Amino acid sequence: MPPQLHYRACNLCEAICGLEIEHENGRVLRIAGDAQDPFSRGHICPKALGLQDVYEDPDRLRRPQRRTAAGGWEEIGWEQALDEVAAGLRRVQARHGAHAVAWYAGNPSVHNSGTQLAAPGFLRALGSRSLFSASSVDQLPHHFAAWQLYGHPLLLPVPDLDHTDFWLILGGNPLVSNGSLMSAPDVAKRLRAIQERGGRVIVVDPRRTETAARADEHHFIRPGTDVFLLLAMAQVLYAENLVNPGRVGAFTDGLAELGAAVVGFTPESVAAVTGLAPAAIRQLARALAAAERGVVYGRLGVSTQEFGGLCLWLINALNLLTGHLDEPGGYMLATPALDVLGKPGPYTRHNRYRSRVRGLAEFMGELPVAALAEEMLTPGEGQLRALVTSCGNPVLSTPNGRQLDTALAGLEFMVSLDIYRNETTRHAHYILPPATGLETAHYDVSFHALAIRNTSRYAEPLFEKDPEARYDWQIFEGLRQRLEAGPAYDPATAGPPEDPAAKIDLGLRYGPYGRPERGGLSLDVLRENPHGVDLGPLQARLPAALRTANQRINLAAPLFLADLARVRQVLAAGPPAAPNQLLLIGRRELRSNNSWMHNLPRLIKGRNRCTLQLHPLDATARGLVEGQLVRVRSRVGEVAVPVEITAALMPGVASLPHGYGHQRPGTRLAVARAHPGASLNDLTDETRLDALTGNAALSAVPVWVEAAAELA
Ligand SMILES: Nc1nc2c(c(=O)[nH]1)N[C@H]1C(S)=C(S)[C@@H](COP(=O)(O)OP(=O)(O)OC[C@H]3O[C@@H](n4cnc5c(=O)[nH]c(N)nc54)[C@H](O)[C@@H]3O)O[C@H]1N2
Ligand SMILES: Nc1nc2c(c(=O)[nH]1)N[C@H]1C(S)=C(S)[C@@H](COP(=O)(O)OP(=O)(O)OC[C@H]3O[C@@H](n4cnc5c(=O)[nH]c(N)nc54)[C@H](O)[C@@H]3O)O[C@H]1N2
Ligand code: SF4
Ligand SMILES: [Mo]
Repeated sequence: MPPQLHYRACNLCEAICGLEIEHENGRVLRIAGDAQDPFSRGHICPKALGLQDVYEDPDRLRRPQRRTAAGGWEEIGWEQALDEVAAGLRRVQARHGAHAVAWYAGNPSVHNSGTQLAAPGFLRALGSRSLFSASSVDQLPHHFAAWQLYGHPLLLPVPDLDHTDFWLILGGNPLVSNGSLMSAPDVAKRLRAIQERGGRVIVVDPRRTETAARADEHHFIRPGTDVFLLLAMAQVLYAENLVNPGRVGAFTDGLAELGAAVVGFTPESVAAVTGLAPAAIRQLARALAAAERGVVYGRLGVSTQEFGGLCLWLINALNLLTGHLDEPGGYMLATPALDVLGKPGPYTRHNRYRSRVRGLAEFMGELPVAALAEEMLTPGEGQLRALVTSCGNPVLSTPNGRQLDTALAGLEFMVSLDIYRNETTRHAHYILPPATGLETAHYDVSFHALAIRNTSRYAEPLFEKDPEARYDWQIFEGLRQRLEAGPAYDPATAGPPEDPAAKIDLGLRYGPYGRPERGGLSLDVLRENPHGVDLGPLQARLPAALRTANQRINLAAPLFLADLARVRQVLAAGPPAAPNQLLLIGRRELRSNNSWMHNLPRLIKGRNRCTLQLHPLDATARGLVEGQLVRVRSRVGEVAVPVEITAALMPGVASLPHGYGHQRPGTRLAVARAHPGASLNDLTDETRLDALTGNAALSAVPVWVEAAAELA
């Protein structure tokens, strides 16, 4: 057959770029951006080629793996693997109770419609409430603020980038991350377009990031102190009579209470703690208020800190106070073709139960992952004895990864749905590797709902999967059926598994764009439009979209106001003064994706990027020179990495990327293991979290840095 073209969305990050893939006889010849995709318009990044590399990676697992008594691995058949895994889970639950089996879902879960739509059925059958995910090392504060303000954790507004003239970014680096909680392929072009129409982009970040370098203005901020800046900006708006919510004011309560709550937080009172001059803070508030079409946006840097919940509350509040919520060019909700909110009625999934050891509240049916290891290591009634992981690598991605590493080694039973034997899954008794990427059908269930333009797109598998392989959803369905039937399970009578494609089709037909016969959407309509269907710019959706009981927004929700007490305490204590201490932050890079694309030679090649960045003043004070090996120490551990001296970092701050540390034994990651690097999460501290939301405080970790004599 001559070469053919296939179109699909890249499912590696939230930008959901359209791809054009040329292939012949089961081989990829070329991966390029799909110029006809109405959303991404031909954009891709270097990681897109990783789709082919993962597909072809000799280390990728293709058959169920069972750990042998001697500590090795053997391949077994699918039916046997599913039978044994279901029996193993039932055995632990019979002995220790349903909640003794924990669950951890990692990031690719939301980039994979098969997992996303089938995992819930498996979890219902499992019946455990010991559920954990990467959300609590990432975006939980965003959900918390959305729930408190708009009535549902998934009502997440995004910046209307294509129509804004003022974009203030805190703790996000979209030029490298390609955008997050904001699906916006080709952010660089969209950012330039803001500037070309006379608008401005301002970045607040402890590092002069790649995004900051392209912005019109950049302000350093001391890590972990954004809450003070945001409170002071609100204070300026009230003090200078700049509060003007516009149309949204008609269904907003709590304006006066919020004003009263921020009274004391003058720019002068927060200058020392944030490192920002009072005049700069006033300018930011005034510029936001003056912008005809403007938006404040905050991402990982503000959600992974001790005041993440308050930060996201205040970011939403600032948009509202300045008339930018639900307005063109401001902070708007997408209208996804597939509704992700679930059944109507008040959202009650908060604090229905607490973690056993530290008493941390449940939110969205999950417990904070910072508590996962202690729940396994602390003996007593309710101790976690088994774990199911899917699409995750929490040993490298959650705070105090070493502690979790130890905890996993002691589990009675562990099973991982994953395509790699990595630092986490090496502890499993069974690894169930799904068909992945190019072999799967795909719909972006989450990211169309977070996109800065309304579009919809479905892709069929490019390659037929190996007949011996199973999709994620088939694995989950196989386990669900076995758990539901118990020992009586009989494959002959079990019935067909639920194909996620049917759920997507149903969702599209009953979604906001209507049935196909009335010009709306269905899976067939999307199949006929392989580049995607353009559904237009973001539309105002408030107050109709609100899920709050009274269909109004309460800016002064009691949980937020109460949490301000913590802020006042820290402010009264002043900036931390521990001698020689630095505050550690993370870093992302274009050719890497969390912990899991380091086994691909095309992406990992080149210089060692796992360096500790330090400001020249901090390097000189420690007598360090460029490239020198340093020991970085925190409360929980230490690592040794080369130092990179750069004025792009704020003095007093250190930065290390996360996702490295592949030297642990027992993995099957030949390329990654040969590449140097240490895990940032061997330094991050599981006791530091946002008390309001349970999200880990990965930013602003106190560390000490000194020359290392030799490799630790
Ligand atoms: N210190 C620090 N820690 C961080 C962060 C930080 O900035 N700083 N970032 C945090 C963030 S934002 C996140 S999202 C987390 C990510 O944390 P995790 O989700 O735990 O880690 P990943 O590295 O994304 O691991 C993804 C796993 O999914 C597997 N996988 C890939 N595709 C598939 C598939 O189709 N099916 C299945 N079953 N498995 C698949 C990969 O092999 C890999 O093992 O890390 C967090 N950790
Ligand atoms: N290439 C690439 N792309 C990715 C990923 C990847 O690993 N590689 N991961 C994906 C995932 S899972 C996610 S969640 C997104 C994340 O997307 P982003 O949030 O855009 O990405 P980060 O680079 O983590 O940006 C966080 C920024 O916060 C800054 N920061 C740290 N602490 C503070 C603080 O206290 N205050 C302020 N104001 N800033 C602070 C950091 O310096 C950094 O610039 O990226 C996604 N895209
Ligand atoms: S930006 Fe994200 S979605 Fe686009 S090609 Fe790169 S990894 Fe894929
Ligand atoms: Mo993430």
